[in-house]
Amino acid sequence: MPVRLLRSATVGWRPLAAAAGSSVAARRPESASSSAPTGRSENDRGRMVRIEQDILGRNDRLAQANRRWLAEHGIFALNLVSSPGSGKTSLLCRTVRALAGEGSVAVIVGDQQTEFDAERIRDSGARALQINTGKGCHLDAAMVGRALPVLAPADDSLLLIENVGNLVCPAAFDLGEAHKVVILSVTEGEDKPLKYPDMFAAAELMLLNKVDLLPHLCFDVARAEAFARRVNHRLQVIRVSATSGEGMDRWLAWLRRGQAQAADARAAAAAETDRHRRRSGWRPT
Ligand SMILES: Nc1nc2c(ncn2[C@@H]2O[C@H](COP(=O)(O)OP(=O)(O)OP(=O)(O)O)[C@@H](O)[C@H]2O)c(=O)[nH]1
Ligand SMILES: [Mg+2]
Repeated sequence: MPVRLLRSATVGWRPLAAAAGSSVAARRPESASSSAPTGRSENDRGRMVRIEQDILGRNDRLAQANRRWLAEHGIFALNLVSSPGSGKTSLLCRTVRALAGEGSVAVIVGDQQTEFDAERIRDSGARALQINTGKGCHLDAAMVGRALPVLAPADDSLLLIENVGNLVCPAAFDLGEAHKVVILSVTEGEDKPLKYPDMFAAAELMLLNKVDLLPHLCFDVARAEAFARRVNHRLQVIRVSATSGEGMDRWLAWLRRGQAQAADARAAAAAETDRHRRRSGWRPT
């Protein structure tokens, strides 16, 4: 039964509009940015590059704090990234239903507007927190760090984060997850890994979704997978369909392995802390 405690807990986050503007400007080609009368001075450009580095550096520090917290609680966290409409929420709903009775699953969902996806996930039986990013095109570590105590995922549980549908910006922002999982659907074309390589390079696993539609499309699965592995030769691939359920067993097995590893690591760290305390004669006060 869905837990509805958090139904109204849409979190209003400050969008990174100013930051995004700085980043775009900092990446302009020389010819567009250096010439008078509209060009920027070397100082301005240096300052913008520094702002971009500061934003990413701050995000990385917060992501490490999230990662430490998640590790301390044995939580296996995944950051699901893809273009809009590739089937992230559909896959999450099917995953939540398939894992019912196997322990807790919590979901953080990022969209610019609406709480539609969180409602779909709650209807599937998991606790879900929607983050609306406004003008922002991705989640960042600060948003996730503020969502964690509100959502309060259980120890040794699974945390699935659906990022804003966008195949570019989320690649640069670590959230503290164990892995990024990139979803490519067969209706998008085989060329996406080469056109948007950062996302595929950053991912551990690619879910090739909507394979139920293959009989109706000109989509070369082997070519798409080869393109993805050209960008990231270690990338694992699972072909799935959120509609028919094909491939879900392999995806669920992958999730269970990751979750067991996170729980084992927490138990090992707790045992090590205990040993250390006993050796040092530590007593609770
Ligand atoms: N045939 C088919 N349709 C699918 C599959 N997965 C998702 N869809 C459909 O694709 C559309 C988009 O699915 P969503 O799950 O909303 O996609 P999303 O990636 O969460 O979209 P955003 O949150 O907007 O980025 C819906 O109409 C789904 O029914 C699939 O495996 N097969
Ligand atoms: Mg969605």
